[in-house]
Amino acid sequence: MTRRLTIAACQMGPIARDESRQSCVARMCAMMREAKGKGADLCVFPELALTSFFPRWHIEDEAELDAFYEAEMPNAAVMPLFALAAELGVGFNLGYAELVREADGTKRRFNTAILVDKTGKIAGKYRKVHLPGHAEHEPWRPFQHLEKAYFEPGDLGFPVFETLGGTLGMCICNDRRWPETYRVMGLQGVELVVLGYNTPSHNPPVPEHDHLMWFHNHLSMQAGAYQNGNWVVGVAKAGVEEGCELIGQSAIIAPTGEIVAMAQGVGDEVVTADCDLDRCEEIRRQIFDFALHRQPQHYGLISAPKA
Ligand code: ING
Repeated sequence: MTRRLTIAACQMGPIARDESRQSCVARMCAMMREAKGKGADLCVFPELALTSFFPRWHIEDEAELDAFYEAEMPNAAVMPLFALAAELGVGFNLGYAELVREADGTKRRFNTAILVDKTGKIAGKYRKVHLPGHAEHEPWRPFQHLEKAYFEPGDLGFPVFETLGGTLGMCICNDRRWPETYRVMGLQGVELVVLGYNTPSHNPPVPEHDHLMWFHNHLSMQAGAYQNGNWVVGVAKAGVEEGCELIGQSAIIAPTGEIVAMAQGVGDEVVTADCDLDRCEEIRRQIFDFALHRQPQHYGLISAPKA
């Protein structure tokens, strides 16, 4: 019996700065219903899917910044999505900004994603490790990318979770560009990596690469799939959001690196594919048989501390 998962890449169009969480949740619920109609077992939503991509703004007022975070998960605004997941029997992956209050009152901030199973229970949690952008306001930029100011690097590593009948892992946006992300999960036997992204089509420090944004998006995820023999599903927040163009092309990618399904537009769009988790063996049993072919005695530099 094959372990086939029907996966829905649930791409979202722009989220306005003043758009409510309720509106975002309603949009995701509509896509979850559409996905269920297409036989989906799992819906993958974008990074920071409950608010506009706020790292594009320099926000000085702490209360204003805090308003973009979730202090608990689930919470009242998101409950309809959890309830619908349990009602329809569909799991989902959701990205959001996480605010943690330590016992001593300090605040910690993470760019977080969760895996929720078909009963509506949180089966896994991940905090974005690779934070792109800059930590200080840089007025020269047409828009900011202040993830280094608004989040800490994730402190959960790259865990994998036994859920939905397979071994699943998560990462978030910039993580997908780093080979270590996939290999650490690959070494734990991951069969499916799900991720969301908010990727501007213009990268102010390197405008000469703007035309390559779409290529680099797929290149990174296809390489991560092929070199570790796992499925990768990358889902965009797309379209012109508060004046900033975000790339779409959400994709479902097989362990061979082939794109088996892709979004056509830059709005809310549900794209599905039947993903046989046993296809990972086609790669893991051959060219990327880790036990047979890897030579870790030569790889030490990769995990050595930064100079
Ligand atoms: N966004 C971008 C990404 O990694 C970026 C940041 C843009 C990096 C362009 C490099 C080039 O897709 C997030 N949210 O990480």
